[in-house]
Amino acid sequence: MPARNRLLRHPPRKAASPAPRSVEILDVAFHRASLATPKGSSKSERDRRRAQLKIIRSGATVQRQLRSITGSFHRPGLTEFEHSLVQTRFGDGTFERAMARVARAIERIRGLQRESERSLRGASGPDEIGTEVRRFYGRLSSHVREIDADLSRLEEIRRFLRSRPHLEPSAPTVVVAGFPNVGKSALVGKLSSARPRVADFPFTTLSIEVGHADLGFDRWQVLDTPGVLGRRRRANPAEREAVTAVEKGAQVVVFVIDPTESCGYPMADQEALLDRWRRELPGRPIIVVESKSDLVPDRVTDRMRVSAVSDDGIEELRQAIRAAAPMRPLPPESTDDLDEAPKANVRKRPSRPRRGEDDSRVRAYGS
Ligand SMILES: Nc1nc2c(ncn2[C@@H]2O[C@H](COP(=O)(O)OP(=O)(O)OP(=O)(O)O)[C@@H](O)[C@H]2O)c(=O)[nH]1
Ligand SMILES: [Mg+2]
Repeated sequence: MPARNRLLRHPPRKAASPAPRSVEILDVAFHRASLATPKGSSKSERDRRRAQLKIIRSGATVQRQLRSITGSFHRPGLTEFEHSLVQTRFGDGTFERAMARVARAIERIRGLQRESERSLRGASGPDEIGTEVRRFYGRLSSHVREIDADLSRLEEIRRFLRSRPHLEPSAPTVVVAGFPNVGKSALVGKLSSARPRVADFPFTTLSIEVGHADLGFDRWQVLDTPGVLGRRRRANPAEREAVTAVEKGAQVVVFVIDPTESCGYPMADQEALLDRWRRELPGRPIIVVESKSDLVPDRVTDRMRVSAVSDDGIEELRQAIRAAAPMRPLPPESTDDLDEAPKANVRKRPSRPRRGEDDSRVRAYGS
């Protein structure tokens, strides 16, 4: 059959939208419950046992599925930085509210299950037993449907976090930031193992990306960020993510200024953003570099100059990052015994927190 006729006979189907999460959860639960094969010497005994198994299995299956959704956020828990990213993208408290609502639904379903099992014991005859199971199924369904929006939100948050790099809280992090198109990604590519996209238009980078760099004895996380225009109110999600990285993720900030203005933004605007961050982040080391030095033959300011094309200033910048790292406190052990390993010269990394210890992970949500 010619291709055209085949197309006419089988018009393209509309892509079916995925079933709500609550429907999937209930389908699995009711299917499992329907497989119950009770034992018993009489039919009435088997009927009662079947009804009991349906209530227990469907309730337990729903609870298990809901717990696995919330549990995926509890183990090992969000880092403070991940939590900030989620807040920035989804709004303050959205994540906690969704987690708490799902946790409450689990509690309610557990209570409902106990109550229905009790009522079933008092039911006499197949009609009353059937009514009890139907009532349980109805109430179970409405509990799950009520949290549909929360389940979708948690799924969105899970996907969002998967698409972002996981930052190790114990490793030092340098965040490369500045206006769009100034050469941040090209610089991150020079400093670290990351190979971000570099192109001559603003907002090439739309979300944070991480690379690694060995600076001295430390393995640094080098974060590339989307450009920031410094408009506080009208910032787009990419800009907000960059600001969160600067505010919450950086031990050291490398602020990139493009003195050639080939990025499309005047120096005055770039300087204004730098001034603002200096005011808003007192004490945070901010290294200012002027990019694209290969295009500017003469030094105009005494700031550090770098070029991702000629590698000018890259080594100097590495050293400046190392030097700017805030020293972590030394461990309290005595350093009197000089025959031991030379502890005094080694910056101690915090050990990985043990279960139950308060680390930088966020555990304040849900159950
Ligand atoms: N001549 C020269 N061009 C550079 C240099 N660094 C970056 N560029 C160019 O500047 C443009 C922007 O570079 P990117 O690294 O993508 O800039 P960005 O700041 O990451 O841009 P956004 O992700 O859009 O914010 C590209 O055309 C690069 O080739 C440099 O050192 N010298
Ligand atoms: Mg970029």
